Amino acid sequence: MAGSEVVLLDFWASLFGMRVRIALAEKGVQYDYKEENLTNKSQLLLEMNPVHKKIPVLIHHGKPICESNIIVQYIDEAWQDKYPPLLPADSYLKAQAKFWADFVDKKIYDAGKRILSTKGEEMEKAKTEFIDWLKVLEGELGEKPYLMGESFGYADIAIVPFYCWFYALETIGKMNIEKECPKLIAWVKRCMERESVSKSLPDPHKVYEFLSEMQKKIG
Ligand SMILES: N[C@@H](CCC(=O)N[C@@H](CS)C(=O)NCC(=O)O)C(=O)O
Ligand SMILES: *[C@@H]1O[C@H](CO)[C@@H](O)[C@H](O)[C@H]1NC(C)=O
Ligand SMILES: *[C@@H]1O[C@H](CO)[C@@H](O)[C@H](O)[C@H]1NC(C)=O
Repeated sequence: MAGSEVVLLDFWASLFGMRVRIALAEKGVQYDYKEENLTNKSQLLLEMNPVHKKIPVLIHHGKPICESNIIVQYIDEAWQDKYPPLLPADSYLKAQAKFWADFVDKKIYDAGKRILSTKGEEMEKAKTEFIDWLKVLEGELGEKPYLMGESFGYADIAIVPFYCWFYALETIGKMNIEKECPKLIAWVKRCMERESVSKSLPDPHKVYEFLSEMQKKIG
């Protein structure tokens, strides 16, 4: 590890890891990618994130930064001289961007997880909630190209990784997200035109296989 200035401990299917991959790609930062086996975590991961023992962890000059949204903000500040800025300069817009990033973790991730881990009535409830929260996001987007306006940034980075789980959620939950939220999907497609995004997100079919395996394990 000595000598690599930037190291990312990650797991390919992680929505949180994808945020960090997108931010590093936006800034054009070179790094060492280290894939973790989450059922047999490396010593390095346990040392670098002793509190949560979770990926992603960014290691910059040997020092760890944990929690994906915190890492993305760190990247924006540490590579401030590199274009583009990820967080808005305006304090109010910056707070809004953080609000929406936090919202997806609290509401959308939670409802999505419940679609995958429940059945019957509980699953139906999770599906309704999931779509309702996506519609809230779609309302926030409005007619803007990106969540905070004209430029792609922190809030988009926090949310767009969910897209690679949509196929799995649609297949397992028997739902059609594009039909419910066409403007949100148009935004996803706009984001996917950026190489930073398209190269950081895995194949949705591979994610589906992974998630349905996981679903079987949970029972
Ligand atoms: N809030 C964290 C969530 C990270 C997280 O949940 N990571 C998962 C993989 S997607 C993990 O490392 N799980 C391993 C474990 O819980 O043992 C973030 O935003 O970085
Ligand atoms: C876990 O991974 C380490 C390498 O990081 C390996 O040496 C060890 O055999 C693995 N343990 C199991 C139970 O597979
Ligand atoms: C991860 O580690 C577990 C336990 O050591 C092992 O059974 C599994 O095959 C490993 N997975 C991968 C993808 O290497």
